[in-house]
Amino acid sequence: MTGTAHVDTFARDRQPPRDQWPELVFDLPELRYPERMNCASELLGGAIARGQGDRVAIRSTDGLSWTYRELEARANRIAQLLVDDLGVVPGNRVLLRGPNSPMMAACWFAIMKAGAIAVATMPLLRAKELTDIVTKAEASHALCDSRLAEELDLARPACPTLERVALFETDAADGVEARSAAKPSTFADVATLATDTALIAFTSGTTGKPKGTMHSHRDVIAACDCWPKHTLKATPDDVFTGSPPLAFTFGLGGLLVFPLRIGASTLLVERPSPEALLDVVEKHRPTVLFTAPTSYRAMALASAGRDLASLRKCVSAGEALPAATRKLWKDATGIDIIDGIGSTEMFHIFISHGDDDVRPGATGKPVPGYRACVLDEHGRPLPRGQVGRLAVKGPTGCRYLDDPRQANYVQGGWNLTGDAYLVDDDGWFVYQARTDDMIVSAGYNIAGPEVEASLMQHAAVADCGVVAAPDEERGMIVKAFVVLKPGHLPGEAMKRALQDHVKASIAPYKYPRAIEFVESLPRTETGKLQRFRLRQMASA
Ligand code: 3UK
Repeated sequence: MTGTAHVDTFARDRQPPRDQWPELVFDLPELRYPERMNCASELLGGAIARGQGDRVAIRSTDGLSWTYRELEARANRIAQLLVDDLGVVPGNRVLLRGPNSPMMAACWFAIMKAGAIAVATMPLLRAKELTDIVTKAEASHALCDSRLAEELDLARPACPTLERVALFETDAADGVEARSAAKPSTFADVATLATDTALIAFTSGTTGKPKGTMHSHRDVIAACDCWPKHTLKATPDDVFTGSPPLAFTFGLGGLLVFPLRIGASTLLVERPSPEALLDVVEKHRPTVLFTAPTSYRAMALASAGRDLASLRKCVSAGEALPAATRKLWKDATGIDIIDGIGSTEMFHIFISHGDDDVRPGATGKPVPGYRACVLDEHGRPLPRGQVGRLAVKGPTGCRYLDDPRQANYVQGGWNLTGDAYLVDDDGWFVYQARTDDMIVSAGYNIAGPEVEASLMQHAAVADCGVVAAPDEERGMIVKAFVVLKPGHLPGEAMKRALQDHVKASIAPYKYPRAIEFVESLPRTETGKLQRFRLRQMASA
């Protein structure tokens, strides 16, 4: 057999033109993979072949636990159901929808085994957003947690490509559990090319239509063999947990494929609020935690009297980690957070802290397997200390599904993440802002996150967001939206105290001329501050 295993060549037919591909580099010896590789065979079959079949692979917070062998058997039965009953052929796009749970994970592996393409969606998406994704990916099938079926039902009339929907987390006779129980526990994984598309991850784009990023079976495995292997350095005895949805590649990596690549186990949490995560850590004793900066901050502020001693390694990504949050967490747990920047386009983290090498306020250094630099607007490398566009390349890279925005993200073989960065004298990469979010006030360039980091150091501040607000005299001014900790009163005195604090800690011209006190800040499901909404609030 030669060539792709995909019978349905939809994804292959909608790859970006070759000259708009990122350069892929395979700098490490472990990144040499066979021509044919199915990531489910690698991950589940691999663990079983290494003698780890009877170790726990997946747990849920209500006490369920599956060994690698049990997870594989589940996935095999569901794969058989996909092929026999639902008519899935290799290359079909299967929408996958549910909170993080063992069944969600088993369904993901079933899709991989069948050689189909997983299109996982964030649990909170509504019918309109689901319609956009189903339409763009021309999904033919859906596997959906019964508790999230309503919005998918609402979307269906507008989704003519979506022929078959099967529900899981249900006792119904036509549900995935009942129907797959009758299937054999073995399945011959489709022998995909390593480069065949395995998943399409949609960006949580704040503006415009979401972009579908394609990742191959090789991308998934290469991501496992870079940052987790060289930076995180977890062991088979580690228990991973955290908040990012499996539909977000931060979660798919950190909470599913990274632990399974090394024979460790993952504890999946359906509603991972900061408060719930504290309970989970106390009760289930996980050792490796993945969540976003805002969640670390909320957990640290609520950590008094909590037993968090099981934790060994804590990973933050999604947005910049303020130095003050790093310190709060260190004070609460003794642990230095591993901050790393990743993106949906790159699949996972490519610049990161180590766990023994920490620079508060910086993101980190390039992860083994990746190269990174800072470029000017013409694509020329900038000297250290100068702010420019972050550029990165490695074994994974951006391939949008049929999208002209490919030419924005990939230029000259580099992936341009849209972030403004500088590299300091010691080679640390220091985040400034999203390129589009830089505030220009009275001729100065001001990065909102730097002002936020300063405000977060003030004892009264629980959370904050800083954006540009229109101003007659100066064009734009720096405006801060501030959530106060309980026991602190908003008002003119507090405003002045916060302004004085910023002026004393960073260049005074960056201080927020306007401050508005709010109850909470608008954030995405992945913990990112929605600056466009703050800007709308600031212009209103
Ligand atoms: C920002 C960060 C500063 C940055 C992601 C880890 O966040 C992820 O993917 P998205 O596509 O967003 C990517 C953008 O988010 N960002 C992420 N991490 C950091 N900024 N410091 C950080 N540590 O603007 C980046 O371009 O939602 C993160 C793994 C997988 C992911 N998909």
